Amino acid sequence: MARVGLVGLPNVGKTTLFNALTGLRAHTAPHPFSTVEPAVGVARVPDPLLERLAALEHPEKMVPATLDLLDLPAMARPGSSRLGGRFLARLREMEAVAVVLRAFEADDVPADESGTDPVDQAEALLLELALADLDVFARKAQKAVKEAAADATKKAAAAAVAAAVEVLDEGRALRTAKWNEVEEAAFHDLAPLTLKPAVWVVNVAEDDPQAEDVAAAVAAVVPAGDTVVALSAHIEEEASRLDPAERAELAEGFGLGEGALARVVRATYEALHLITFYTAGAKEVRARTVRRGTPAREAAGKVHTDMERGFIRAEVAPITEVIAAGGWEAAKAAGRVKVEGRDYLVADGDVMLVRFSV
Ligand SMILES: Nc1nc2c(ncn2[C@@H]2O[C@H](COP(=O)(O)OP(=O)(O)O)[C@@H](O)[C@H]2O)c(=O)[nH]1
Ligand SMILES: [Mg+2]
Repeated sequence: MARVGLVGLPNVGKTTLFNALTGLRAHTAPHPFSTVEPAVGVARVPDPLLERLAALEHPEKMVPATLDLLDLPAMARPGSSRLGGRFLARLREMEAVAVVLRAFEADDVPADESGTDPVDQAEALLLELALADLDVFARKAQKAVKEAAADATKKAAAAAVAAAVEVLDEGRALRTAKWNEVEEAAFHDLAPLTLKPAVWVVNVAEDDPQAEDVAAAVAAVVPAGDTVVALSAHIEEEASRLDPAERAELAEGFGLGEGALARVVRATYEALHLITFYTAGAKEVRARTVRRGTPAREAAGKVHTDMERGFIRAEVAPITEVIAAGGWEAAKAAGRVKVEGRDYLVADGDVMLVRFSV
């Protein structure tokens, strides 16, 4: 349900981060444009609460929430002839983008295309994406004027596209401006890149003491509300190959904190207004993803369509309370589980048992 495209200049560590997030082993190389076809992977959402719930319920299996991740070939800088038009088309299909910026220095990894100043790269990429949208919107604007002349109901859409062209023409991302529903509807089919939520990942050196300052400098130039995370993709990739105990040791050794990857995924979740609810049974304990503001009956449909059709009620308790009580049955016995109807809005972290009949 949530697809995230990785973007960035050549040799900044996109594929390395992709591998770290997905546990896959896509090809990385110290030369630009080593990724020529987009790779698709599934990133498991790190979730310590899910693990603790599973430890209490002893299910046959534990299933985390996931994000689909697309590793796109490198983007070129504005003015360069290597703009990957067909890959930008793939990026338009994504719900969010993760932009990787290079801050690490390495003699054996050329930085000719990117440099190692993440602020400079962020500005270049913002411009690149805005120009890509401008291209699409400017073409649409011409058409929209004609359509509006023939059909007055299309006037509002034409005005919306024209307003977007003005913003993009200044090199600004569309998400830096406020748009109403009519305007957003007019943009929908154009799938603007700069309206998508973006998470910025600054790929720092293993032992960079200034990682947080660098992240703050990037945050100052990207649209307000975008999240910036500093991490070492290299270390995260190595760590992803270790078992949990070794991983914790490695993370501690580098003082980078174990949670950098989790922060990237979480930030993406939040940017997309996604929340997690849990189902817990003997077969599986599972994290599930819905949009914030989803009613219980609709959320039940994510588990099984029969549950939505035959929805009777939901039994609900926050996962932290279920864990504190020592498990679902114990939480129930302690009166922690509430009964909710079909219109109850599922909260982030709810454990939900759906009663239904078909
Ligand atoms: N020293 C160092 N090298 C890195 C780091 N991240 C990636 N690399 C190396 O940089 C090269 C390019 O990385 P890759 O992930 O293929 O970059 P991409 O072109 O953005 O996909 C590879 O040789 C990586 O091993 C890092 O944090 N530190
Ligand atoms: Mg790559």
